[in-house]
Amino acid sequence: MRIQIINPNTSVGMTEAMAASARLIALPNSEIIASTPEHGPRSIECAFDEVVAGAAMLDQIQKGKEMGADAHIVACFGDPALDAARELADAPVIGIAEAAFKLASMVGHKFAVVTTLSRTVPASEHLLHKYGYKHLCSGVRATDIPVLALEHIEPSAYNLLRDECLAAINEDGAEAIVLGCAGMSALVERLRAELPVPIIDGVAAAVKLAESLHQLSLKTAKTGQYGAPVNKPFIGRYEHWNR
Ligand code: 2AL
Repeated sequence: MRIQIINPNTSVGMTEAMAASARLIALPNSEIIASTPEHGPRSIECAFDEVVAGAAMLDQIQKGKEMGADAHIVACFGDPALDAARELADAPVIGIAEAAFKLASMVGHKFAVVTTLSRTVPASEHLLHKYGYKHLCSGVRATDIPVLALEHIEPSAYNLLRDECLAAINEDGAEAIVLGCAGMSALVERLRAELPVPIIDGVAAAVKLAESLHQLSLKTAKTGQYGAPVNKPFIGRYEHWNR
């Protein structure tokens, strides 16, 4: 199968790193296509970034569709424009936060989310509520490590991340840890070796869910909420969506 993994921010280094993580975990006959939007923020750390990045990400969903993707992964922890992507796609579209919460809820009673900036905590809490996992989350903890600092992480920042995971386990009773940024996917093995609970990387979780959905012939339902976008004129920079 062909899995399109979209990094909704415009840091190509981050796209390559997440594609490498995806290829490590994918089945031998799963082809990983990595996509980066042509315009938008270098990292996604607030609602403004999410909306701007989300619109550019939809162009990549369209490209993935034209390349024959059997599944699309939205690889940013805010799951930006996930519902819109499902309207556009016929294949399954998986958000990494949604994928990570699903798997975390199966391996422990309560899981923690350990994320980047403090200001992204409400966004994660909103997603936990939206997807119905709030009661299974021991808390969302921030490290205040900027997304772009994860690419070549300093030892002090790594220690901060590990210590925040430990605090979630020891102080909040977390029985599993969800890594709250796609940029943390390369750190999962290192954290696993140092921490006593399951560590869930949303990128790997999404790849495995994509393979499962494909093997089960499950696609996005087009009869209701995720029906194709309504035909109408679009003007200006969005003219290409005219139908
Ligand atoms: C993210 C992420 O996964 N990619 C990005 O640019 N920002 N998440 C986050 N919590 O900051």
